[in-house]
Amino acid sequence: FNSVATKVQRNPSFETIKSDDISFFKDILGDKNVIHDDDRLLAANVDWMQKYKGSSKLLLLPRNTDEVSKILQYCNSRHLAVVPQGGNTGLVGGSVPVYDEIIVNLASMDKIISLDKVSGIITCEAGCILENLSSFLGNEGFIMPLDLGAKGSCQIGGNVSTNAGGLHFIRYGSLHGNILGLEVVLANGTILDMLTSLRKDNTGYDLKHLFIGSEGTLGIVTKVSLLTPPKLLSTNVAFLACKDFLSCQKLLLEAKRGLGEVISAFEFMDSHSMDMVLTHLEGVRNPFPPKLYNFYVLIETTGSDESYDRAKLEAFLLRYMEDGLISDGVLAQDMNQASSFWRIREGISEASMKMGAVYKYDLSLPVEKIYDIVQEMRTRLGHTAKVVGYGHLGDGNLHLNISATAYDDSVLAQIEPFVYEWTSSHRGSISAEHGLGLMKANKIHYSKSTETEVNPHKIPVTKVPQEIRLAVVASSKFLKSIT
Ligand code: FAD
Ligand code: 2HG
Ligand code: ZN
Repeated sequence: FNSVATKVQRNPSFETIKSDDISFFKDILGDKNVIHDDDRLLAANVDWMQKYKGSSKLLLLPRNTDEVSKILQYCNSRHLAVVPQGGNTGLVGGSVPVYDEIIVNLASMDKIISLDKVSGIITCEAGCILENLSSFLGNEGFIMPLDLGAKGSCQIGGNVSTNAGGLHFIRYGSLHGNILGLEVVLANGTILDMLTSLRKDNTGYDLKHLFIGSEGTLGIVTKVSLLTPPKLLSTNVAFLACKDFLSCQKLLLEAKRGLGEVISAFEFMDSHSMDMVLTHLEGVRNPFPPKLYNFYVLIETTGSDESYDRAKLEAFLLRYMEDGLISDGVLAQDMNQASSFWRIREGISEASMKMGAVYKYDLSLPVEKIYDIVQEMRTRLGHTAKVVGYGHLGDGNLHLNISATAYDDSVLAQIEPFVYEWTSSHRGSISAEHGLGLMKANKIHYSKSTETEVNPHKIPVTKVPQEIRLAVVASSKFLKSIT
């Protein structure tokens, strides 16, 4: 196992756990919420990709904010390192310990506190699983503005902490716009109540935004208040084939113009992604003849008028099939077919791991440049690895996945720093939506200039407001100690 942690020094100023510490945690949390048996720790120590592995000896499951506060206050005073963990679906090595940090997982904090059925504002604990929130809201006539392939496991607190983007970003935008309030526990145990449910509030700095996307480096998110859109009744999904990337790009522009008020997803994938899914996942079927097309696009529309919305999408598809931008297309006839199209797109991550190892890059780039890096990488690597490109084209977000049989430093050296330098030279972002984590903690400079660089994992003391800064200095989160 080639753990990345072996390349990072353990900060010797952090203490190791003693039996008195265990007793303290058992006193406040109860025996069954203090986990130190090997089997259960195994899963919590390894990330979703099986790439990053820690060696924590302790997993804590607090049941409320007060317990989170007591844990952090204690760890801070004892100088014990902590890593907050949600559903452990993160893709950058941020959710697992680097060494022996205590894992604090909010899985037991999964209560829905309230839903205002007039405004659609939901308030819940941070350990709620995204899919559970979606089902709850669906029954009440609302939807989550966020949707992603990991919805069955990821927690809303993890989503907030990574500022997750996902499949409906093109329609509902970033969590910075949808989150109305947060409750957060700072590393010294202080509880920050920012849990307002107001659309508008210009009384001073809006501190909650510092925590959205801060990956657990500033504190643990314990409660979330979120604006949810009404559930609209008509959803249509079309799966399309295009001959080249330029056609996908032109189609995006036309879709924004022609379907603007109903579009809710515009995703693309190359034929290499399709082949990978077909090879490795059970029950997935290409709706088109094999090996005929180079690119595929998934367009979803969501609106309130069934016949109008469908007619509009049909007319759009017809027009661009005649015009040649679309080479072939299928419009889902029912929910099952729509899910089968989504399964192809959402299954790529899972399929990309099946060769044994995968290097994942999550880039924001100008749309017209997005596929150039995939082709350059493929030429660079030759037969060493399988390179696939797909992602949220509507948001200018490419997922570049490079699958190989094992993690290997010589393959890595061919990929990095090339991929970061290339992205930087096009003024892109080296992390569009997955965050920095351990993987990119030291790469932030490729996307931020020195004057604006506030690295959550290495916070310079002068650049954050005083209360936050004090907490950061006192923080016990281990990741930040990486230099
Ligand atoms: P974790 O993975 O457990 O943690 C992620 C980070 O947040 C860590 O740094 C952790 O320390 C911190 N953290 C977790 N909970 C808290 C908390 N309560 N307070 C403070 N810090 C916390 N991401 C996207 O943006 N878009 C996608 O479309 C997308 N699709 C995915 C599909 C698959 C199949 C998979 C496996 C992952 C995908 N991801 C995607 C990445 C990942 O799911 C998201 O980043 C997700 O938001 C992480 O949530 P989590 O609860 O699993 O957090
Ligand atoms: C997606 O859009 C996710 O499918 C995961 O963000 C991307 O696995 C990846 O690289
Ligand atoms: Zn994504």
